[in-house]
Amino acid sequence: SARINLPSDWQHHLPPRSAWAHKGTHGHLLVVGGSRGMLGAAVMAGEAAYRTGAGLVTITVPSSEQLPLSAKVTQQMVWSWPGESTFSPDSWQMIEERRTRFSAVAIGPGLGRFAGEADWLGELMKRMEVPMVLDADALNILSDHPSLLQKRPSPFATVLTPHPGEMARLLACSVAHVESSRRQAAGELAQKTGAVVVLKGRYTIVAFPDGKQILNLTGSPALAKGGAGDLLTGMIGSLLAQRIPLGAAVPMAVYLHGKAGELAVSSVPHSVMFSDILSAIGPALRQCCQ
Ligand code: NPW
Ligand code: AMP
Ligand code: MG
Repeated sequence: SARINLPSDWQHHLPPRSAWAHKGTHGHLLVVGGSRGMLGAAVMAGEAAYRTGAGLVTITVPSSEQLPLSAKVTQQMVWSWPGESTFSPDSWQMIEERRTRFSAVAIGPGLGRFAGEADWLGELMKRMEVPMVLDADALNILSDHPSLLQKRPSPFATVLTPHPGEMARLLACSVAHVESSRRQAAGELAQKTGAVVVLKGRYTIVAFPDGKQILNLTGSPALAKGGAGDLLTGMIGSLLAQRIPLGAAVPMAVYLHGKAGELAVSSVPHSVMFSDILSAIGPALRQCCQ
């Protein structure tokens, strides 16, 4: 049976902010996403990553989106990747120059689909020798090219965060089937891919390749709104960038995301915006980890 996600299982892993800390001691997350029309998804992931403690966050977007993104973000750095509207697939060499700067990568929020996407994603998965979380369109690319997962260098963690629609694509089944056998679906994907699988929903399941499963009970219908998943991707990426062990980082991020969704509801769930959830990440951390 699945264990219930409890703060006591991971709360001691949050590294204290030492008085001598500097931005370099708390990890550097790279967010890859934000094609034309979906810049906001990458921004939300990056902001959630800072709120969850990352020392540095860089977003990379297609070069055509660099200016609009730069006007939008303040604390996040912007790295322009060749491409008009979407990422140029023959330019993955870009990563060679900078890949050692990052301690984790989050790929997918607002990524979009484009010609040559599979080779491009495969090169990133192979070359980024740090933990990686894949979400949204990165998962849709994997659905069409499952063998890409074999490109990951084995010691480095891979986390997949599908909602039921993405999970149905990954397993080539219906959403109804996923929803009627959530634990089985999450376990199957984790076992098949060797990745940690986060099957999102009212009770999110975290499934590990060794069969271990954790059932999360925090959350709120306030999270049933565009952007909620992008925030979670940034939070998982942030804890991984801070070098928190995989087995603690993933359930911790899922729990805190749900708790922030609960705390963000000041009047009715209907009116909660991503910024309210962002502001509640700090209080959720204080409640759970101190
Ligand atoms: P239905 O409609 O119920 O049959 P997609 P997406 C299903 C970016 N965003 N339970 C559902 O199926 C993302 O990052 C950008 C059951 C629905 O049709 C992605 O890159 C934003 N079914 C991109 O948009 C803010 C569920 O899946 C389908 C389910 C596309 O992502 C928004 C939708 O999934 C967004 O995050 C559930 N709990 N959840 C921005 N501001 O830039 C989903 N489904 O087609 O994968 O599209 O998730 O909207
Ligand atoms: P996405 O569909 O990628 O935007 O992800 C939505 C996020 O919000 C996931 O983390 C879901 O678990 C969470 N979420 C959405 N609706 C609910 C709900 N009714 N109760 C709890 N969590 C929810
Ligand atoms: Mg999503």
